[in-house]
Amino acid sequence: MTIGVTLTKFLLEEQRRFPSSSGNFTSLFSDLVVAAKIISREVNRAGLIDILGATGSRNIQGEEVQKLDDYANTAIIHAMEHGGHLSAMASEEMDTVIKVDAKYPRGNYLLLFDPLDGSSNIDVNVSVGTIFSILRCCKGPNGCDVEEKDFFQPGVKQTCAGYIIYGSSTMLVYTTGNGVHGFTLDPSVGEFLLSHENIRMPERGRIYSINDANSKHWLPGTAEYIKKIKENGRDTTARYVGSLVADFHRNLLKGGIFLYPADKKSAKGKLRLLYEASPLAFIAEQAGGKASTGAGRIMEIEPVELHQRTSLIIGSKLDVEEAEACWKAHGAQREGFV
Ligand code: AHM
Ligand code: MG
Repeated sequence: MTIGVTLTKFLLEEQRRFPSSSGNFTSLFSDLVVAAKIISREVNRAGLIDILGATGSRNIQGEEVQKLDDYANTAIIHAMEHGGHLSAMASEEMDTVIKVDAKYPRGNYLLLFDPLDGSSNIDVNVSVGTIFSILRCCKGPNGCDVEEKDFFQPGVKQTCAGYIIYGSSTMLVYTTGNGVHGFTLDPSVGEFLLSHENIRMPERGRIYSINDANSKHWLPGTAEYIKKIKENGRDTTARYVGSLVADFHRNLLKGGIFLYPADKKSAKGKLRLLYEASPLAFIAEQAGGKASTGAGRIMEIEPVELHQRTSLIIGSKLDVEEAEACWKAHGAQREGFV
């Protein structure tokens, strides 16, 4: 472990590798880090201040909005809107695109985020996280107003993707297409310090993560894959937190597979393509893993809706390939799923 390299220093060194870089991206990322620290502080104080529980409203997905969801959403918007690097943002918690107010300068980037993933776990002290994805805005800062369709870019076009996990410690993990790096927040100095450089996901994992209560809805490909795992004679174990960030993070470090596949109840899956699947797919691939719908690569899906859902099978390369093979054998794609 390298001790003492701050995220700011690491980002500046990355920036210097590109002499023509304007520094805009580094500055945008620094604003996001401020939001992450604010949310982390609030998550850590959650039992002490009146921020647990629901707000009483529902989001675009029809899900109950938690107070901390709301807080995290506002913290990110406030930290990002005045920096001059974004044209617009889109949040899992908001119906429409968040345009940067005309009183602030606009930049070349678009930010997508899930402010607090795993919110059903907030009130019971289980890890939650923020997921983000940064895209280039093809219209440029002075182009006409950004529209929803400007966000409809496949995962392969992401400039950066990452997440912050608020767990036993707060960690930020990100990629810009040059490996995956992890930083742990040292609360005594208020800085993210490099703790996991160039993370590689084991090719094969011991862990599988799926909500088994959905087994009655599973497609034959999923059912067969889970049966195979249980019978393969390898030293396998099941782990399911119910916070995507936490399940993904554990599998990234230890090796394993996470599945939230399309099924007979949710033909398109549950998780959101642009806020959850695409950013984590970028990280998985950069760490040597894979991300698939079961029938194709997540990173190549051309989005058609801001809040589009997708089937997601993500994790260690060989495990995801095995799951894909089961799906293929049962032709789920031909039956209209994913
Ligand atoms: P959220 O973004 O509203 O929190 O929902 C997404 C969460 C994921 O974190 C998690 O993997 C999944 O939903 C769990 O769903 P389920 O409770 O159906 O197993
Ligand atoms: Mg989420």
